[in-house]
Amino acid sequence: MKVAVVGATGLVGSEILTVLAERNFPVTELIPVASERSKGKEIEFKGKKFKTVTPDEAIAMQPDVALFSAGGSVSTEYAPLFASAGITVVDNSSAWRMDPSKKLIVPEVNGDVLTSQDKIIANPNCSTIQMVVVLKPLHEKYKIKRVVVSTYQSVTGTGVKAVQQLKDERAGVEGEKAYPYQIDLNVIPHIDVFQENGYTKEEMKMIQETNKIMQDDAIKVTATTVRIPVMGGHSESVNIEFENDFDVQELRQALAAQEGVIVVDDPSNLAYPMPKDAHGKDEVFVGRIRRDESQANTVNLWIVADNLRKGAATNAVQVAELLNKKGLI
Ligand code: A2P
Ligand code: 11C
Repeated sequence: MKVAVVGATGLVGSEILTVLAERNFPVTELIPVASERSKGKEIEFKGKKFKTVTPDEAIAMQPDVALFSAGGSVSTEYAPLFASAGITVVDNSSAWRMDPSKKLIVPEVNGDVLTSQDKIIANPNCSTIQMVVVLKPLHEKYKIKRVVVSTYQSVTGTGVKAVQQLKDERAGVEGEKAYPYQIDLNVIPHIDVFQENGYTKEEMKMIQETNKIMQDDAIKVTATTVRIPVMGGHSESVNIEFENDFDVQELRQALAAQEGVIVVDDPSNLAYPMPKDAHGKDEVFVGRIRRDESQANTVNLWIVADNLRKGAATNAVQVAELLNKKGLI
């Protein structure tokens, strides 16, 4: 299969290349795509070198599928051009996620809704993906009424500039700033831009995307999203209220049986998920599973995943794998 990776020189794009190779996606020809600025730059994939091309050149090369991670404006402009040339697009930006005519897919959660009509498929926001993989089996079993989530998000979610800001601050050198404040030795309760309702765009993404992926607008979600000086993954403290009561051990088993989830929950041995351990892994880790004793039918848990993996690259590659399996590309 001819595969284009749009944004191949970026943080998520290079993770997509790693994941494609690791999972042995049947790539016969790789087309790395970047901006005009890096045209001709060599990208290594499975021991071979490929030269980056521009999006227009990539369309002319007729890939079977294009995985986009070059930002919203590139996706807005180019995804329709790729699609009208018959190339299926899996788009990691937020450009198409809430478009009613586009599917927003996490394969283990709602992969079954994909059809041959879907030419631009949206990949959700990283903090949403890791949460819905955990919510899915619990909604099926106990019916979720309300979710209250607070996030602890890695600087890798912002991109290379933010990783550099953290490193510079640690080294005590002056450099470019990705955040309005120091991030080292600090916590910033602000991710993406503020909206009129006082929430940030990241918080509204978590709310709206969850309802769309779970195909249930009755699930109430509220979120506070926070940046912390960490690399390796996003963490989330999640409080979930169900319609029905549950048994904690049974709930833990339902999570352990969910594809893509690993339960790490043994407080007596100090076992719980941490971003340091999730780094480079494709799974979503869940622990600190305990009844909320302040309210009926409610559980507290802690979810961690590598935001560049399951939160972005891995999910996009899994969507491509599903399209391939269904014979849609
Ligand atoms: P380039 O390296 O040429 O700038 P990140 O989000 O980590 O900053 O990465 C963004 C990715 O999107 C990079 O690979 C970048 O390529 C790519 N990109 C940015 N603008 C364009 C564009 N106009 N056309 C194609 N790729 C683009
Ligand atoms: C962050 N969640 O950690 C963001 C990054 O909508 O795909 C991903 C933004 C998105 O900053």
